[in-house]
Order: sequence, then structure tokens, then C-alpha cells
Amino acid sequence: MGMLLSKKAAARGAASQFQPITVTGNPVVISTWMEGIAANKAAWQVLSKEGRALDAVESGVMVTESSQNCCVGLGANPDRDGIVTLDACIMDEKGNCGSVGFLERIKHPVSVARRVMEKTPHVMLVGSGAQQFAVAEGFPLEEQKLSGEAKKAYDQWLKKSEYKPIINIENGGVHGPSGQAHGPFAPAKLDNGEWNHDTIGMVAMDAAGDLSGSCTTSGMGFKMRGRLGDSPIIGAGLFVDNEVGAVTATGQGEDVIRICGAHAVVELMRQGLAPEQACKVAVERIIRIKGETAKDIQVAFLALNKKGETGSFAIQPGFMYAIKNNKEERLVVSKSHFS
Ligand code: SD4
Repeated sequence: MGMLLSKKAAARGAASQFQPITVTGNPVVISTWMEGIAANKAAWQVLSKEGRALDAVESGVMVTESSQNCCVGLGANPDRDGIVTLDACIMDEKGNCGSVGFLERIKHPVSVARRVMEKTPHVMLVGSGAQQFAVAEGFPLEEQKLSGEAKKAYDQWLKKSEYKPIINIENGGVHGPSGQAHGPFAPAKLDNGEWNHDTIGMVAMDAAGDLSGSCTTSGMGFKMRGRLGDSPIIGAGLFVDNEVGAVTATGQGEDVIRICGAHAVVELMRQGLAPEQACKVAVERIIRIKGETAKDIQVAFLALNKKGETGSFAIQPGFMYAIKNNKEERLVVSKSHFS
């Protein structure tokens, strides 16, 4: 009995460290990074009129896809061959989901992902097939052109990496039968010191109490051509379970995929963990796998549970998320493993 009580007391102690950031009820929308503030406003237009969370998370992240941004939409940094390729996914309260990866010249990949979900028997379409589907659905094919900012960043990256895709002279050690590595790889940090990744992930609960989520990105700047991160992968960059909660991820997608990140956080919440605590356990799982190299990566999870409680946790400081509900609209600075 004594043992039981002390275990309960310990659990209470642990839980109190992880007080959800807010208990809001619904509707509520949260999204990653500072860009989330503007995206949440658009989502709120839907949620405040008792619209569906699914519509809110689509129209919310479309704002970021339309804006000039290093890491989301057609204005973003390209891959190492100088081409912007976009990844996105969306998931609703019934477990319906859709996704596009390696999509070029389409302004709103999240909307294409929704069409995949609603109009095809599939979950994922990639590359030229995804583009062909988008065009058939009436999405305009935009010009293949880097934004001014992306062109500057790419030219800078080319100078340092001396990457020459045409004659395929590559640096690095020895891998595989060709005897050449496939470097240079995308830098972990950009020249301005920021982590080389960013994305918008958004999860929301509507007035009916239903959950949905979306995630959209250009992925890591100067990535290998054809690289996909976690953002278009249901269960990695995004997962929604209407009985439990909705989670999205940002940061180095390879390490989110490694632990099926968003799904892992949902499952941890199913076991009773508060959103922040669940995000922390998943982050620690990545840190255990990465060992020493964990200090060189950033990953953050953002979670919303069925009670409208929100929480996040990151490997590195600097991650923040935006929250909007009936009472508040603000940025929340995330806790992190390293300080
Ligand atoms: C990805 N998590 O592609 C996404 C977006 C990002 O580095 O943050 N990129 O890995």
C-alpha cells in the first residue's frame, strides 16, 4: 500500500512538471514557429464559425505556403540541384489522410494532399505523378523559378559546396560501388546560424470536438534531389487520432521518421501522458538513438489532446509555437532538452 501511495505521489509529482500550457477546450488551433501566428488567424476564420478542423488546418497553412519563406512554399530554398520541391500532408478526424512529396511548381501542396485524400483511393502521390494529378485537378503549374531570397541563398551555398550536378563531381568519403559519396550534404545550419529546417505543422480541434492536422514544407534547404523528410509521412510529421490527440513535428525529418515521431507522441498521450510530457519522451527517444550527435540536430514535437491541452518539446532551444483560441492568441516558447 505504502509502495502504491508513493508511486501515486511520484506520478503526481511527475505530472505537475508537465502542466499543460493551457486548458482551453475547443475550438483551438496551434501551429509551429512564428509563422504560425498568421496561419492560425486564417484557421480561426473557419473555427470561429463552427467550421471543420479539416478546413481550418488547410486554409491556415496555405497562408504560409503563399508567403515568402525560407522553408515553406515555392519561394523557399531549393534542393542542391537548384529546384524547389515541396512535401505536405493532411489528416482528418476519421483517419482519412492524403500526402504529396517531391512536388514541383504547385503553390499549394497541402490542397493537393487533400485532393489525394478525397479523390483517390491512395494516401501518397509523389514527383511527376503528384504534379500531373494536381494539374488534372485544376491547380495552376507555376513558373520554375527561384525567389530572389532563395536564389541568393542557393548561390551562396554553391560557392561553398562547389556542387556541380551536371558533371556530377562530388566530395566526400567512399560509399558504394561507384567509389564516390553523394555529398555535399545539406548543412545542418544555414549561414545565418539558424537550423536548416523549418516547416509549418498545424493541428486543431473544432467546435464539435473533432481534430485534424496539416503539415507543409520545402524540406531541408540544399537537400539531395529526391529527398523526402518526415513532413509528408503520416505518422512521422503528422498524426491525428480523434480519440486521443493530434501531433505534428518540425526539424530534421530523418530523425523524426526514425521513431515514427508524431504517431509515437499520440500513443504516449493515449497512455495518459500530458502533451508536453509525451513530446519530451519522444524527443528523449531520438536523443538516445543519436547519442553524441544529438547536439547537432533540432527536432520539435507539438501536441494537442482531446481536452484542448497543448504542449511541445524540442531538442534545442529556440522552438516556439503559436496558439489561438477564444481567449488568447500568442507564441509559446518551447522547453527543450539542451539549454
Ligand atoms: C523535413 N521536417 O523535411 C521537415 C522540414 C524541415 O528540414 O524541417 N526540414 O525534414
